[in-house]
Amino acid sequence: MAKIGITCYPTVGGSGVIATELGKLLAEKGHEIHFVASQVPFRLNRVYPNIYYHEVEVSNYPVFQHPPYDLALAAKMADVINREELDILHVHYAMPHAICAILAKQMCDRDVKIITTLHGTDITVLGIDSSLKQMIRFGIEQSDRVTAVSKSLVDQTKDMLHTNRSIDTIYNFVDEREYFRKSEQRLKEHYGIHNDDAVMIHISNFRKVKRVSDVIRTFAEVRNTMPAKLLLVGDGPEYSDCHQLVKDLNLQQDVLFLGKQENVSELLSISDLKLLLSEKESFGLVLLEAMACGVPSIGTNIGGIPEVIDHGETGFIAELGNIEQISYFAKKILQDKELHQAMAEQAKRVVHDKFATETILSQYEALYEQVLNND
Ligand code: GMT
Repeated sequence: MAKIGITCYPTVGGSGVIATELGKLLAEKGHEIHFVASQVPFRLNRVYPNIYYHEVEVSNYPVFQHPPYDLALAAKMADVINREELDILHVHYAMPHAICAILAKQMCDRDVKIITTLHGTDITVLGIDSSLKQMIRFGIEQSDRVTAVSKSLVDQTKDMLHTNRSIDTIYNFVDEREYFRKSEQRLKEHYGIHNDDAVMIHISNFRKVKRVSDVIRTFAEVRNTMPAKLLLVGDGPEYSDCHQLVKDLNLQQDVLFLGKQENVSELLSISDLKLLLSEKESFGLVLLEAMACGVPSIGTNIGGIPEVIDHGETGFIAELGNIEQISYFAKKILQDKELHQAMAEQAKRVVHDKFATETILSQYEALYEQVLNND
């Protein structure tokens, strides 16, 4: 069994979810897990034997114009590596976590192995800034092993950073013990959803890249032909513009803004179709969550989305911004009960066969073993 440090962004977001769930699963297997982060990761919501949390505290002396968080993180990592005798430090996100981990390794006297997992926005957004590009490349090249959450992200990283560093694809996973279809008739009633309403759902952080307005426009087209409701889950910078668009399109009666929600499996359980129409998406963890709850999806032909949705099998892949095509696919799924049922079943099967926790966990464990054996 290994002693593994994990660093991630602890707030809501797919990368934080994956890092925390991975830590919990590794701990269940008997590994000793040490989270090093600025606050308790939000999914670490009870006491777990074998899991420890080390908080990064940033000193704020008057001479510091900006509190040096990255240095505080590196110092904390070095402290935890030495004191807890870590074998591995697994960081999620290159910036700044991989760079801090490398600095920490240089500061301490253990041959701790650094594993960096790329989640997407760090490469696709930060990689555009040339000063940060050099730093991300440094973090990747100095890590002992690097993984990315889709093949598309591997290719994009190599293209953008001009690196030949070998990067393994390890897909994201979803815990089928938590994500499965539940009977939520009561919830439907609570939201005023009738049994003959088609229910569409979108879950995101409402950043511009998520193109929530395309979701709303697609919904407007669908609702012209059948009774339907749209659940919008999450919050972020585009939230008020989305409200305005719903008003402009006169959809207030049928669009439910639910804000941030913890138990999305309950909302997915009352949904018939999931939309993720982003212009940047390395994977799309919310798609997996939907699939596990038997919800077919429509996604854009962007990043890792086509690696998650099998076109024609578990949903459809559409062109970015092509509302006509997206609505056509949406109506096709929602009007054809047999097709819907077949896609829902296939979605659950794919989760079970390709993205199950056990499968992905064993890939990470194999990687840890290789790196510890210097393979
Ligand atoms: O999508 C976001 O804005 C959040 C971001 C994150 O840091 O959690 O998500 C990224 O990592 C997720 C987990 O691996 C992926 O499922 C998302 O596709 C990825 N987001 C982007 O690439 C835009």
